[in-house]
Amino acid sequence: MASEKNTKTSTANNSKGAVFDAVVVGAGFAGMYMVYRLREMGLNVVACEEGDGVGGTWFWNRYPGARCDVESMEYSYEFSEALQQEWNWTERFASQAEILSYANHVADRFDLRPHIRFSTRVESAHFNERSNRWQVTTSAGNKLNARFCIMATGCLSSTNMPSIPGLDDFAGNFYHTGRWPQEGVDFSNRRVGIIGTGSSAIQSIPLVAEQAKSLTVFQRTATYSIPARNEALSASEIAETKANYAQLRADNKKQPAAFGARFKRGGGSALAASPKAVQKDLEARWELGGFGFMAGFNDFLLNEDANALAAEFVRNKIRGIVSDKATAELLCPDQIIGCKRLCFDTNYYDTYNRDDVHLVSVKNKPIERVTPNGLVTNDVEYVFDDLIFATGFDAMTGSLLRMDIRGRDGERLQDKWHAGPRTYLGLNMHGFPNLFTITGPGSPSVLANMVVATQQHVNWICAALKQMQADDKTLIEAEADAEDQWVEYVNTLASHTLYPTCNSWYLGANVPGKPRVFMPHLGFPAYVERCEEIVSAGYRGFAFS
Ligand code: N01
Repeated sequence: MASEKNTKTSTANNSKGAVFDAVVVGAGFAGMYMVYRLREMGLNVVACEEGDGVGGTWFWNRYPGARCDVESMEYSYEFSEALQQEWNWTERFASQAEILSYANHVADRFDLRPHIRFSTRVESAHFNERSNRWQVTTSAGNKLNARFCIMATGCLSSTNMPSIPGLDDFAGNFYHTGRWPQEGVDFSNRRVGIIGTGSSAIQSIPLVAEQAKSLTVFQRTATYSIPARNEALSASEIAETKANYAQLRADNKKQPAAFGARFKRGGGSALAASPKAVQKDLEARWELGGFGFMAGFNDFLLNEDANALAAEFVRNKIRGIVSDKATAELLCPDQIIGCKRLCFDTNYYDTYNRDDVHLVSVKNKPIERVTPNGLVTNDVEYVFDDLIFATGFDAMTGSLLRMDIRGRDGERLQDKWHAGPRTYLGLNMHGFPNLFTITGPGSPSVLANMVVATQQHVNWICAALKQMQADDKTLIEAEADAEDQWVEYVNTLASHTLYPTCNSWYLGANVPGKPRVFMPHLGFPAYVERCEEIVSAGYRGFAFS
């Protein structure tokens, strides 16, 4: 496998379009690092990005209060020591604006922009069996032709807009948190309605409430939220982390979700501990804030009785914060805690103590329709100037399935995945040679620190490509048996936990008609070990030709 052309921007053209070694779809954290590494390998690479800037998730999700729940100094690239030493995060949890500046800094520092075509959406990717190459078409009407096609499309980038009748007739403005206007939105003096109470809503509700004339929250499922306890990072904390960065990164990779080595982890069962000890532990973790909340005992996500202890603890906190008893009870979730993604907030529950904030449950009666003036549910019309859809994403598979991807024999990805996604390692699929999915379904992806997970995948792909170069191979493709076994293994891992018990987006349960399959692989270290073991066994389960 020799590079077709080793220049940065110019490419050869043939009747099948501009010729590249690799097309990368997306210029978020995964796409940018993929471009960087492929260029380093001497390959001619182009990335197509729908947005007019880099950053992916952090480009689109500009809603008020958007910030990352993973600590900033851990949610960052480690591939360049100079980069991690020179960049200064200002807060424990970085804001969307700061993460986006970081992404822009990376793009400039490593001169990635000449390889990226912005405002360019990939519409289709078809494998041509005669040439053994991928033919890609874009929204700009361009054709690209490449040996490798790498999907760096993100797991939470395809928005989920519920189809509520009447939306087109709404006289006000409506927004989805995942496609927030770049110029921002001023809600001063506006009556605002927000649909959804997931992470995006929980972050935005307190800030929108502060600005708007009134805010009404439409809640289908109450959510558990833990205080984030965001704060400014001190110079000494930054210096200490930077002095030991390599160790922190290595320790994080041994953690189940590839971050949080600094959380104090407990060991045993919550049921074996005294009720007083469990309360004390949860209380201390509530005060600390963040993802460490459920790290005190190892059976919170394995045993319903253990889980109930943490769930009741949070419900009691809600009852203690929200003064109106009926509102507090409506805000108390009744499902397994942690089964849906835990949320982290700044003043979320307190916001319901404001006179201008109202909570409406749509649990038993869905939102019936949008009217020119607002929306109707429970036979009541609520009047708004603006509506916010914090209704989440068609996670993990949405962005891939919205493209027309076809492998061998013209097999459509939509058909291959009609009963749920099937991959080998979340990286590649049988029938789709030389097509890679960074943090695809079947890998830890959304259950891990995404920056760590994307780097691990990019590094794995580059090592495989180097092996192909060394062996003079053209194609890499998952074998059917290996893929079948992997899908079964990922499902089995989840079935030993409480994760499949609630209607989460991990299962695709938030999108009507989506097959109910638990998509991510549980546990980052075990996954990495499997990847490495497969490589050591001569890329077991992959066919090279
Ligand atoms: O989306 P969600 P999100 N009628 O799917 C409701 C990451 N993230 O954008 O639970 C009424 O969690 C839906 O109700 P239900 C993070 O991984 C990270 O908030 O399906 N309601 C739910 O309440 C997160 O998990 C960060 O019953 C409807 C809400 O909309 C993921 O992105 C910040 C409805 C959707 O919640 C997604 O979070 C933000 C309908 N028709 C996001 N349809 C940080 O790191 C949907 N809902 C901080």
